[in-house]
Amino acid sequence: MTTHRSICPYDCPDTCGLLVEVENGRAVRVSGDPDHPVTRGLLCPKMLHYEQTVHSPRRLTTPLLRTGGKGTGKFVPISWEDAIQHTCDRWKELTARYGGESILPYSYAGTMGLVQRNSGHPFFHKLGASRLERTICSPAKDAGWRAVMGETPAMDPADMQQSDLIILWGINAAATSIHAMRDARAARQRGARVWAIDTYRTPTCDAVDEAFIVKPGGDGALALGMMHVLVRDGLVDRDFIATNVHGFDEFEQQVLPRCSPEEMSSVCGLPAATIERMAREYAAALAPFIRLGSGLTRYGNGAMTVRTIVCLPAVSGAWQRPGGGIFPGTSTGAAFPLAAVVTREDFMTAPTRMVSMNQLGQALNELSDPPVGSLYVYHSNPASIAPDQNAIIRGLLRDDLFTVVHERFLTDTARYADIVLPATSSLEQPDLYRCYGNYVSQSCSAVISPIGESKSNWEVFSLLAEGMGWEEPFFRQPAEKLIEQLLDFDTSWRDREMTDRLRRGEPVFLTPPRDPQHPWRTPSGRIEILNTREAEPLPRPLPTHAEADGFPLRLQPAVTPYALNSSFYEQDDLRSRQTCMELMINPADAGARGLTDGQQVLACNESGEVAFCLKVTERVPAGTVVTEGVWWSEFIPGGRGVNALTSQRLTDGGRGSTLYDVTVELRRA
Ligand SMILES: Nc1nc2c(c(=O)[nH]1)N[C@H]1C(S)=C(S)[C@@H](COP(=O)(O)OP(=O)(O)OC[C@H]3O[C@@H](n4cnc5c(=O)[nH]c(N)nc54)[C@H](O)[C@@H]3O)O[C@H]1N2
Ligand SMILES: Nc1nc2c(c(=O)[nH]1)N[C@H]1C(S)=C(S)[C@@H](COP(=O)(O)OP(=O)(O)OC[C@H]3O[C@@H](n4cnc5c(=O)[nH]c(N)nc54)[C@H](O)[C@@H]3O)O[C@H]1N2
Ligand code: SF4
Ligand SMILES: [Mo]
Repeated sequence: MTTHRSICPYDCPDTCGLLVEVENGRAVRVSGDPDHPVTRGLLCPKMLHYEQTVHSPRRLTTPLLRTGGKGTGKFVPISWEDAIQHTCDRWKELTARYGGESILPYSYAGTMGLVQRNSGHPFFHKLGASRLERTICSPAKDAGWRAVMGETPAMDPADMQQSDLIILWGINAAATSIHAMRDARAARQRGARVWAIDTYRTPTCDAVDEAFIVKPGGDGALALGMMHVLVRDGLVDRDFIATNVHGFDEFEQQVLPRCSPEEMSSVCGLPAATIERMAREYAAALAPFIRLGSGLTRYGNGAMTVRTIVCLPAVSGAWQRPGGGIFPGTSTGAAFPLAAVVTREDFMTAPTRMVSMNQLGQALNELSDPPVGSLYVYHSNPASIAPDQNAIIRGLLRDDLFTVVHERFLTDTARYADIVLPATSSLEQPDLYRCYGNYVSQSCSAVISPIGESKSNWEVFSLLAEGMGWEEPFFRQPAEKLIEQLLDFDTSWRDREMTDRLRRGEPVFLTPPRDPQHPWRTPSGRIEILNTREAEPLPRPLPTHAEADGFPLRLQPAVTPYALNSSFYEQDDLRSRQTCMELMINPADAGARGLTDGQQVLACNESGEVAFCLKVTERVPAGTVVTEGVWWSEFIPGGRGVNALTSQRLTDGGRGSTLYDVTVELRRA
């Protein structure tokens, strides 16, 4: 038996270091790397048996050609040569007739490795295909942060240990960021207070000193109410503001007078007295630390919500003390020369059209000039995870759409493919990873051979380039060469010694460039509460989309600790820990509808109808219903998941998804 270092490839802020034990070519045990500075031996329940995903009997092992109707899941095995030739023949026909934009790539975050994740970009740029706007996750958070903080790099999340008040705001850290949760617990043991702010009582709420349950999309109003109190009661730091903040006077005069706790109470759902108390305790803390999640950004007002919350530490002066501030996640894009080495926009002869990944339903059904004639999906499962599932499935059923899906499993999306290609797992491919919850980076090699005939993303694009008859040596390089080139370039984020350690597969803390003399990287050099480059120059309360919708219950499509988006449903043990696709409801709302615990119900709105098993619980407040996880259709009655109820509407900034911004009504199944 041998033990190898590897890295968790999933879309999780922690990017854990793994130790993989290999016996006779099989991964037999996976554990957390005790020497990784963030992982420190701790893995989440999802990855404890990653070997069951890697060696799952459900893994796809050969290319497949559709024989039955679309969506029926009937395929026969074919060779890689035939699969590539068939695909390239169709693409040559389509590009000749309608142009490259008739082909649409769709990918997201099945693997976060820099090479495998992005390896379709150079291929589709050269093909002249439509470009995908990859904005399903949290671009509204970036937009809100940038409006106030510009390019200022995020603080070090480890600074949390120096804080005396930690606020987990819109983040279910116990499920989605277990190492941040461990850090918050450690700080709490040392005497820090910890709050959670969420729309229902998550496991994170159970692990903190106090949980505040707000109305969906109401956090901007809460932050404004708190800042009203800070100003009214003389709790702002006017010295800090005078030298570090731009536009406070306008904010104080034009916005805050209309944001009293009484006025904000009905918007955010907390009593005025609670808003007052939160403001006073926030101001009394020496170094309050806000860890900002993504849930609260997926609304029609998501960017404005973030922008408003980001003003809190500027107004209170929390930034001045170690541990004080707000941490939205790290942005490490500049640490490696991704554009020059991998994504290669220079391969495009002219900029092609952009299609939002949040509006795939519209793209497949309504786009013209040219219509989408072919969809190529890799490391994403849009038929499950993207909003407005019914519109997407309607599009995937089109007879004249040629769909190719490169996957590890026969997902909901793969079921609608004309051709399915088998994908390697992260243990079967090399890559270089960076992280969005801290500053660690690490590279790894393959630790086992590919399962069956599966191939990595990069290998498939090499074959497709050859199939298209392209001669460029670029597409013929092995993935290892690209990793080398990403490391060869020097950047200010790492020195030679760090790069050598990265080459050796060791986890390394990157160092974002900071200038203590000029901490705020904005055009004015100050924290910009007033930003006249924005359509809204000042933060103010904005409504969510759902407020104009006609159904009485706010739906929260939240996450489960036992899956990651639609990944991990292949592991029977993990799936069984979720029992069934539940819908949590407050006893008052259930009683008013004559519904009881355990009953089958249908949730409906203008987008669709979805069957759930009802869970009556005080964990959700009246007016809100919650479901956790993104189930595969084969495991749910009715075959439709929660995204049959979500909408293709976009956020106010960043063109993000508004998955949390919907309403429903319930009836008996
Ligand atoms: N176990 C597990 N881990 C995951 C994932 C998973 O599916 N499962 N997904 C991964 C991915 S892709 C991402 S982006 C991250 C996301 O991780 P987080 O940043 O934690 O984001 P979410 O889980 O989307 O939402 C966090 C919390 O916000 C709450 N919320 C929703 N609306 C509001 C609101 O208006 N106000 C407030 N205050 N709270 C609100 C939700 O109820 C939820 O508990 O997690 C990653 N990690
Ligand atoms: N209702 C609801 N919808 C959501 C969310 C939610 O919380 N609730 N979360 C949203 C968020 S934040 C995000 S980021 C998106 C995520 O959406 P996706 O990025 O589509 O995430 P997954 O559902 O994990 O699907 C990834 C797929 O990639 C495949 N895969 C893994 N590795 C590889 C590889 O190396 N190559 C190839 N070709 N395939 C591979 C996996 O088998 C899996 O089927 O979902 C969004 N949708
Ligand atoms: S999903 Fe996140 S917490 Fe779990 S092993 Fe991967 S990186 Fe670590
Ligand atoms: Mo995400």
